[in-house]
Formats: sequence, structure tokens, C-alpha cells
Amino acid sequence: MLIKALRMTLYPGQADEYRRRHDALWPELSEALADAGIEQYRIFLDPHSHHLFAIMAIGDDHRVDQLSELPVMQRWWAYMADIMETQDDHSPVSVALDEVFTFL
Ligand code: RM4
Repeated sequence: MLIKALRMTLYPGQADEYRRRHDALWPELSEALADAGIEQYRIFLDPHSHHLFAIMAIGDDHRVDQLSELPVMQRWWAYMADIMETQDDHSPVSVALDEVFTFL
């Protein structure tokens, strides 16, 4: 299993709305994430910097790299673009995080 972590950025004042949208994650997107091999996906918010830290546990036989090509992923990104930093194609501005400690 692979652990992938990345940092995204929420616009100030959007924490409640971000949580509301994720509490109502589209079933079609949930299915796409699972089909791509994501076994666990957690997102933490730093309320001071507005950074979102996403941590995913991904199965060995995964297709995570293909998620960005799926229409449902693109629709979700467009839907989220008004509350978080995104690129021109609406994908979130994200920075990969380096793992520096693990306790198992
Ligand atoms: C986030 C962002 C990520 C997506 C999750 C489900 O806000 O759009 O790219 O993986 O939602």
C-alpha cells in the first residue's frame, strides 16, 4: 500500500462550505475514487493558514493517475473552484508532501 499526501489551499471563510460539500460527496465521485484504488482518503484543514492536507492510502494496483481524465473528477473540480485555489483547468493547486516520519 502506498501513502500519498498533498497540500491544497482553501479560500478564507470557506471551511464550513468545504465541509458541507464533502459531507455530501457525490456517490459517483466516491465510486470513482474507490475504483481508482483509493482505500482511505482524509483531508485536514489548518484553520490559520487555510491549507488542506490530504492523505490517501492507495492500493498497490491503482489508477490514481487516471482520475484527472474522468468527467466526474473534472466536474467536481469545477464545482470546487469557487472556494479553493485551482489551476486554469480547475484542478486544485497542490503541493506533494514528503514523508519524514512514520510510526506503525
Ligand atoms: C477536494 C479536491 C480534491 C478531491 C477531493 C475529493 O476538495 O477537489 O482534488 O480529491 O476534494
